[in-house]
Amino acid sequence: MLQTERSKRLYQKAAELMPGGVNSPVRAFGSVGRTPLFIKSAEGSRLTDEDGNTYIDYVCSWGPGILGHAHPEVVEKVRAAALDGLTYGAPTEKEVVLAELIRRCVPSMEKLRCVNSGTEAVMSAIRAARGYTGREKIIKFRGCYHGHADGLLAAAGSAALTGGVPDSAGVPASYTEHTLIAAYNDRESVEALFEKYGEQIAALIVEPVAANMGVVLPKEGFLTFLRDITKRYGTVLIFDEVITGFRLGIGGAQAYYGVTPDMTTLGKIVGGGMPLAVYGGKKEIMDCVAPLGRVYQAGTLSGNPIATTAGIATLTILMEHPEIYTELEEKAGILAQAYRETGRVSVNQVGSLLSAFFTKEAVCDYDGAVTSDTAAYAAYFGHMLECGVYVAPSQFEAMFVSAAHSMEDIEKTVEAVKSFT
Ligand code: KE4
Repeated sequence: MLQTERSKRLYQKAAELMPGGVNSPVRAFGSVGRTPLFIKSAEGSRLTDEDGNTYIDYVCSWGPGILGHAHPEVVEKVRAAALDGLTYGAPTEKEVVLAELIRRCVPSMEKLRCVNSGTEAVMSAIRAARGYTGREKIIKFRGCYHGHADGLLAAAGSAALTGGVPDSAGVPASYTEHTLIAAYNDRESVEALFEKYGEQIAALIVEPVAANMGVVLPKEGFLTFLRDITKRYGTVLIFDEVITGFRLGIGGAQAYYGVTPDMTTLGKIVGGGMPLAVYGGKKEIMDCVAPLGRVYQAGTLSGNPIATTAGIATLTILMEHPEIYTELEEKAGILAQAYRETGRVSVNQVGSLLSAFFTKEAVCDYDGAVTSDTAAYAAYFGHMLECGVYVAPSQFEAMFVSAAHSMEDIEKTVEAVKSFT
């Protein structure tokens, strides 16, 4: 039985100071019926908690950790950059270098801007799309999560779904009246909204691979369908690649599936673990953004020298070592197979992203995902922790494999999966 006394004591103190004792809801372990572990350090594929327990980590900070924790080259570059100052509030060469790297990897982002979180990136992209089109309505998909901006907290995924608040309190109805909800992988639900609102729809935002209801892959042709229908109505197609960007390959989901959006949002990996996210797309859309255009968006720490240093170092390693993606896919495939062989779960996997749903049916949409047995998931989560494996504390999140996960880690994880009864 894990000894987690220090985590428990820290949690009691934290709970007096922060809602749920955490700075982000999913970390609270609420849906798995436990109090959270407080992490002291991380290196490679391992987390170490405050009680000295170590775990093979498949949360990877919800995606940024594709190279593993505390990658020596990234840390060294960040350490050196810190000596030159943490933030200037002025343009730097690093922002130019990072923007060039991003555009080389994601050519559809003809112009882009750095912000501090995926939420900010999505919020800004939608504002730019509305400013560019002069339209008000947007389409999102039930179970997809695009951060916690008011207008997007409608039928949201991730911890909003886990915690049962897909439509948050505190968001006036007037803030979501222009947010239209479609069903992921359901063409008719999209067609119906366009037939009714067509020319009023500024943007359609989608996770090209849904990863906030658990991992749900786009059905054959679904992304192409979205590309065609948005083009037909003059609607801006936004790929929210905060998770899939640099995860499915150096070009993200748009390269993996061969579908080019008008705008893209990036986060997580692009900042190498530092608070950095990006939105961008067609030049004529981005030129609507201040100071060039009338769409206002700003940020004190946007593109700061430490975050851009971590982003540049991370992307450079990924660009110089494309073999990383082949290895990631292989390792994730071994895990996916082990889950399938239990006969207890339905597994979705693409690249180094996977989810094991505690349901018998194949999960290809939101309705399928929510049939999962979350109590069984909670028991599985506890079993994996006892085996020294740290998976997402929620059925409706993804499992991430990093370049630091060794075959020994994978084999140990397979044993843990098989021993769950
Ligand atoms: P952030 O504001 O958390 O940096 O990004 C929001 C966001 C936007 N788009 C997608 C597709 C996302 O997955 C996210 C955030 N992902 C969650 C995990 N599923 C972050 C974890 C958390 O909320 O603590």
